[in-house]
Amino acid sequence: MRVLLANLAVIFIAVTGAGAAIAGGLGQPEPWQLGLQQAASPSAEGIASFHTLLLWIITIITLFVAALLAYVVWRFSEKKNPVPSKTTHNTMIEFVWTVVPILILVGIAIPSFRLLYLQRDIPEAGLTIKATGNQWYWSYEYPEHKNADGEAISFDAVMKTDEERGENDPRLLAADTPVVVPVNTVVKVIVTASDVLHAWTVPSFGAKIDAVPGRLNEIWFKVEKAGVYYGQCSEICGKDHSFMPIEVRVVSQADYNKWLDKTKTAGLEAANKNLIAKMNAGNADSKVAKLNN
Ligand SMILES: [Cu+2]
Repeated sequence: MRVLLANLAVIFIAVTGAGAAIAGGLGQPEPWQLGLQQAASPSAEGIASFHTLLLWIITIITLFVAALLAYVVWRFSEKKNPVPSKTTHNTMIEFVWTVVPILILVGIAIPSFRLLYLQRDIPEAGLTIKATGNQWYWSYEYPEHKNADGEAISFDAVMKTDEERGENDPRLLAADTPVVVPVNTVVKVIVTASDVLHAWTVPSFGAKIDAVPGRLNEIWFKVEKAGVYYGQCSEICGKDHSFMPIEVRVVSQADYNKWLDKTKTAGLEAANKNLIAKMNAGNADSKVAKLNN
């Protein structure tokens, strides 16, 4: 009973925590966060509302079963019920406890499959990026965009150490080279790995997909709010698994075009420096939100 009460308390806190008050930040976690990170894409919004729906269903079922249990303990105690009944079957109640759970599961399956199709059915992409997981960093390629040498823009993204971090860089999440994408554009990410399994994950995008050596997986997102979004490798891949973050800078189409031009004329490093300085100064169309750490 005590365990049950403790579980109920946890569920209650989780349900209330799903509200905005204790939800995580946009694009990164927050201290004392209980809910999911804020959703910034249709897929993440779908995940958040499905999660809330399931939490309500679980809570109602748990409360109902706990109440039944409490009633049975009270009503059929030895003192109250000295002569036990010899009933073994009750067709009506057996019908109900079979059909009602089936209906609940079907009710869960419908939004679940709708969400799966939303994620798996990739719309026509405005930008395609290839992400490759390596022990222990990500490398990226923009196959549609060439640099000054006529090669596709490509780079490695390595975690920034504490010494390298700037004041806007969250610990263990900031990368030395960000992925830059335009806002309100369908971005398709082709994900693979060069050595072992990794997983490319950005919680606020609702994006998580395995990076498998020798195989191309794909995922899409369309971010509705400009800003900086962080994620991490989510498939244990060796000793530095925790240290291969994902940093995505979502900027206006104009800022993105400028960044793209600058990668061709001045190189990627200069283009990033320019973009990040602009975002940190807050005069890009997509300024950096105030960070907690
Ligand atoms: Cu990993």
